Amino acid sequence: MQRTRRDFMKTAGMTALAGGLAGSPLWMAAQSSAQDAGATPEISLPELAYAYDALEPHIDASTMEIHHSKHHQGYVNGLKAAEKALAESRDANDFSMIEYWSKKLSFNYGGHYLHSMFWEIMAPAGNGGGGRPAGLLLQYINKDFGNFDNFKAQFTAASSKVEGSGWGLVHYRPMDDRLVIAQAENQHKLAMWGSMPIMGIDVWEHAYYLKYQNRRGDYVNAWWNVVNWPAVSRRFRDAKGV
Ligand code: MN3
Repeated sequence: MQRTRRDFMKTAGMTALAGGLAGSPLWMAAQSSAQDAGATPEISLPELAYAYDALEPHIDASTMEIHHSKHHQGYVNGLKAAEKALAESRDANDFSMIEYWSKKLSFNYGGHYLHSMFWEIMAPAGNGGGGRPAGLLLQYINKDFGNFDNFKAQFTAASSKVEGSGWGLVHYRPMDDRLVIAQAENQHKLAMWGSMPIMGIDVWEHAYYLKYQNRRGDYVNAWWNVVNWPAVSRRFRDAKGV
């Protein structure tokens, strides 16, 4: 049965909103392809809104190309494989591998979600990237961290000091209407239930090693030049529902 746009908005749309993807390239692509096909949105690698070399010199083109086309594609493939295996488990009523596939689902979904956000909240320095946040987002940063410099210092420290591979993240926490800075290990550990990531930096070595080698702190400091604050603000407003 062909689903209407309205039906789609009620089902997939609300799911995407709950995932904080509304307005993102990933969400737009999913919405568009689902409307065309009249089917459930397919998980797929989102296209970047800029060229692989557009974030130079802060993030080099080779790193961007491998990171997007190989690493992120790997998480997309892994997520699809996990969901297929779980569907087959249900069909066969054989859950002997449930622990393995449940972990794969969480890891690869985390990778897909966080990388989709990562591409979305970056832009070329001086052309959408860099500067400072404004508006409601800045008001919340001031309310919850004192001022932007405190926020930046804590985020830089949290990101630089993730143990092993992981992410520095800013979440919006609806429970008490505030922003919090968090770390995540790998793509999924240290998750905070009910809070919504609105920005984050990938600090896996694959995100910076070609250019920065072991100098993760230099990479984190340079990364502020490519943060797309309007995109972060949009994610914040989507998460907050305003
Ligand atoms: Mn990565």
